[in-house]
Amino acid sequence: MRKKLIAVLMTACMALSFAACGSKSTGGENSDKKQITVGFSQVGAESDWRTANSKSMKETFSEANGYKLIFDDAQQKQENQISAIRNFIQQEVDYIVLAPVTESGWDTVLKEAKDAKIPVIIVDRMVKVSDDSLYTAWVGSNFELEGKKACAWLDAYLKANKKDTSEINIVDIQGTIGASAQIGRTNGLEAAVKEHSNWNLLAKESGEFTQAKGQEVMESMIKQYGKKINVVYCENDNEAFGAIDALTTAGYKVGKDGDVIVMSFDSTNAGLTDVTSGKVILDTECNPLHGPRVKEIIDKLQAKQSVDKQQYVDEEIFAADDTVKSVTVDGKEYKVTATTKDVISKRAY
Ligand code: GZL
Repeated sequence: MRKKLIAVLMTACMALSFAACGSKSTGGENSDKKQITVGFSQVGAESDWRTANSKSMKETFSEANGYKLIFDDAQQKQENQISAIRNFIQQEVDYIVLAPVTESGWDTVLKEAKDAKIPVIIVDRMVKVSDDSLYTAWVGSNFELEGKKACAWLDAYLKANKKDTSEINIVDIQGTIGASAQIGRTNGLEAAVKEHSNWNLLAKESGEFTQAKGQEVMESMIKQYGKKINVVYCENDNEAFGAIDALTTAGYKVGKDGDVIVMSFDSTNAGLTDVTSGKVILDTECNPLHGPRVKEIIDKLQAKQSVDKQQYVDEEIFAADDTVKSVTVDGKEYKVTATTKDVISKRAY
């Protein structure tokens, strides 16, 4: 009898285990991978750079790639970013990605994310927090280096054109005040002005990284300084587009042999198109394609691997011509690319 009972029980167990195997997911290769939910708080849609950055993030964190992306556009307002982060916490996302509009004011909400055990990845601009364990990793640009590279080019360009002892009057159309990109690019310029006794920084004012505000600020600087202005230092391409419109309307000849030269940052497709015409004499790259870089960080975290706390992106310099072939900043040489339509066609944004 006992033997019979054991045989019946063993048969039942075997039947159950076969049934369990049969119930395993029969989906595709990723079907047994849990979809990863990413909450992304984006600054806004203020510039061509930002559009390219958002596109890169949306293309990377697609459903086909195994992600659910919750994308929030903060319209350049920090309070909207803080609400978005709280919303992501409520939704218990797997990761929070923050592109911070400005550097300060994040401690409280990042502490809430830490308490909820949700890793935070900072992208593009930097946050200044009292405790850097409030974020897991940052990936972005070295904005002060961008400013230094641009000013090293200006120094070399003026020397090549025998204007290195002339009085050079500069105006700075700054980015959003308090954003790392603005802080770094302004610092780069101010350091260079200090090193050149013949360079005068006539004025600096925020163009908020937008074309409309860039034009408005340029118009007021033209009213104040007129043809005294030799160099317009725009802290992004969209401000440069606005400044060029204002200068052209006011009768200035913009470019190498004109009344004024315009420098810019970002190197977007539209910005480089203006470089090929000489309207923008120099465009220092700020690469927006952070989607794959953030994905690499998340993939490592998923695999329980360590990640770099800070990761800087390598960036180029694009000039209207090859007067200056390279610049050296802090002992490192950076090649300058003379920009043509062919150069633009080979770039991803
Ligand atoms: C820089 C980025 C800046 C760009 C602007 O990394 O934060 O914001 O330079 C953008 O075009 O608006």
